[in-house]
Amino acid sequence: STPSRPQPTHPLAAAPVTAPEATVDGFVEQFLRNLNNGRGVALSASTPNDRYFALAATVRDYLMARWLEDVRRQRTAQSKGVAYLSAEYLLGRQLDNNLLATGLTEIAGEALAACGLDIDEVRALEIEPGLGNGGLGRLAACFIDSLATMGVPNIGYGIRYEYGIFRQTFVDGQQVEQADSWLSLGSPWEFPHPEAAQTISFGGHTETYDDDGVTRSRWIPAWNVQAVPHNYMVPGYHNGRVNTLRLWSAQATQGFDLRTFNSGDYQEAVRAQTYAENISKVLYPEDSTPQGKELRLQQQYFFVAASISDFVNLILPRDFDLTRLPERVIFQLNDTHPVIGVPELMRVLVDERGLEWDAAWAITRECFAYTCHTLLPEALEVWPSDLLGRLLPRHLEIIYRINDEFLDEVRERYGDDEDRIRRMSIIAPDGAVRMAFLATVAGSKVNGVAELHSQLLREKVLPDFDEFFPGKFTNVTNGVTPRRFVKLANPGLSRLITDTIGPGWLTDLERLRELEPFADDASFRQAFASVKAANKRALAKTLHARDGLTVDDGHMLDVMVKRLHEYKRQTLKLLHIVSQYDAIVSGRVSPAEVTPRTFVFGAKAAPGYAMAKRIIHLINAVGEVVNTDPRVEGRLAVLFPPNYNVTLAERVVPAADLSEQISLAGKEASGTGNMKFALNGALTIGTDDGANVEIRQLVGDENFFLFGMTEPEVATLADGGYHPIDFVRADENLQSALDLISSGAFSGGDGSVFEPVVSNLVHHDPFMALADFTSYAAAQQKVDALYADTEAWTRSAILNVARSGFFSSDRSMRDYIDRIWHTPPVR
Ligand code: H53
Repeated sequence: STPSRPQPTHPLAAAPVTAPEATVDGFVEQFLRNLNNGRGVALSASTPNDRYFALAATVRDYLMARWLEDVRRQRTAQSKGVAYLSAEYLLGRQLDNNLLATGLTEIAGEALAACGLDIDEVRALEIEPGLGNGGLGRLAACFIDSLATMGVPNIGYGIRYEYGIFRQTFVDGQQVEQADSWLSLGSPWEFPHPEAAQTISFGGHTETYDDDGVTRSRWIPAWNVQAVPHNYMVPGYHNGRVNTLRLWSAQATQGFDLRTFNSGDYQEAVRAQTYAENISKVLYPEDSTPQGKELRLQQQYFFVAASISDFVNLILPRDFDLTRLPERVIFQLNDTHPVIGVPELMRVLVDERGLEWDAAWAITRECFAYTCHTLLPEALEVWPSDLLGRLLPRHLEIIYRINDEFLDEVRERYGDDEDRIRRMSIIAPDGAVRMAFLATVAGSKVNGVAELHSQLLREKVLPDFDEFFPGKFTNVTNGVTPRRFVKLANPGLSRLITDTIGPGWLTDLERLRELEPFADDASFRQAFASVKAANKRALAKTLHARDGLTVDDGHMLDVMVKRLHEYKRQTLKLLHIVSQYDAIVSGRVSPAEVTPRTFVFGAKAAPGYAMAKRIIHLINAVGEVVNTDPRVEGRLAVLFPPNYNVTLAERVVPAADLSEQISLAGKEASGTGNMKFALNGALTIGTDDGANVEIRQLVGDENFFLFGMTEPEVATLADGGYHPIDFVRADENLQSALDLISSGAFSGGDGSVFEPVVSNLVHHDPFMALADFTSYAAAQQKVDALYADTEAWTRSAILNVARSGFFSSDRSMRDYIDRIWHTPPVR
């Protein structure tokens, strides 16, 4: 402290921050204070939004003391923490989660009731922050929840998109996107700090200069923007810990383009300002198929540079010896999106802090680790060098030097094996920068996200690197947080579990094993089945209120919710529905023979992905016909509620009987929806793909409906030349289902509407849906057979729950900590 600054004299000013009293009275008092002083309204005059804000603020107040303490600890302690760099965080609603973390759920409900309010009505007002597309973003949210719950120091770094993932509506069965203005009513969970903004530069050129006889490079940027941090609390479950999620928002620098302004061109100055603020305007809506747009690279550099600077310049003490940086932080790269952080840290260390190149490179290699989340080649980002050179000229220079030195090492090891050098070069033959290669060369570890995925990553995608860097590759199977996806989503099941095996399982999910013997207990099965039935009724209520849909109580609930992508094969499920419908209307089976099923789809398509949008249209069209055809006698129903998101997932997952995980083997890196369903007692029908493999191994073959080709079989079929038409000819039901679509049965007699979908399948079928159809239909018959035996089905469902504890994201975090991060919990 500066000697001239007066010290606080009031005892409260020097004391630690305290939380309001954790009683109904304490809660009421704080809630009313927030309503009056925070919103400037009396209770009697408050709007629903006022009440939601005041409630959120009250929950925040209970977390504040702990958060401030953890922030202080982070600055003063010497412990190492995780800086998770992710372009996406798909958080879901915050209120319930934060109430759960603090143990205030009941008190809050009573307190609001005492104010004459229904907490359920208030919580329904929360708009979820949809700052992610799908699996990758939701995984990041689960990971930061687990780290806080385990007491591991962590900052999540990302982008505060002004518009998150689009809101999906259907017009005549076709997807229409609307902007997700999630901030329009304000955002009660964030703490903006414009005064702490970082300046992030772009463009310009580099030049060399003489530094005491040493030639050095420096970057002369052309323009810059401000990165404004917005802090969010990430509370641990019942452990008094609160980590931070720091999302950056772009703002034009003060006096942005002052020159233009002074020249009198006011409009041009405002245009420039808009340009700068565009950087954090909108989330790119492509899940695992990036478009390589310049603005996307701007977004990536923007948040990564702000985050690295934040950690190195603000969180670490001013005099910190940067050669010891690896003792304090690991920057975890969530996919290739933040990989520009590698040359950025080099630039900071070499250009800004004056370190020698070799010393800086040694630090950098220890400070990064890379997670790959895909095997689709089109999802591994590649940036054209002219684009990179224009936007980040100094970084391109640094990447070239990293590559030159790396290829020298390769030459040293293998001689002039030019083919290998071409294969391993970070710079592709066309000059583009392969970000996955850069991450692999720089990362201390590289991991895939499920056993099969990690194996294929090593053997098929990056085999040269696996050979060159022994021990660098590892697997960490994904996980999901049981706090949100069991406790909050499925309170009925949670109560039953706690009544049966006692508390403690929510933070030690392997303890679900203790449920195993109860699978053979008829009264437990009865209780388990009634929880499932109640969850179905709750979903029915939600879908009715939300979308006017009707769910029939007596139906099996067969669910496929995930992004729409051809590799995930929504068409395979749809073809099976069509074939069942076809069997009924053609008289091959009577409706009475068909197991009554409701098929639930939830899926957004990337707005530019035409085939995915046609498939959505077809699902809706099939639903319209099947649901209203009297010949079906109500035995089949297809429901497609629009705008599937985390909030809806929390309703759908606990209600499901059957979980569809039917991607072509070798294409889904892991999947995490598959884990959520198993943990909530749905049985899976699935291929040997991603984490399905591990789910099946754990729950047992007899509690999983396996079908389809294995990954080696897929490879063999592809090598021999795949002809989908052969599979159509070999299966009458498939042929007939395709014919029915082509006949226009789902498009008012006009067969041309869905012709592109059918002909794409019959002539190309890039993800071999037709090759797996016969096997899928056979597995579905096994589903029907088991479902007919209610007791046997429930027994399997219970065993799915009991044996899925492995899929807690707490376990994933332990694996990362032990094998990659070496960041133990801080007590
Ligand atoms: O990441 C999930 C996986 C899933 C995979 C998904 C993903 C994205 O959502 C976006 C980009 C990307 O490269 C991968 O498709 O299989 O479960 C989390 O690891």
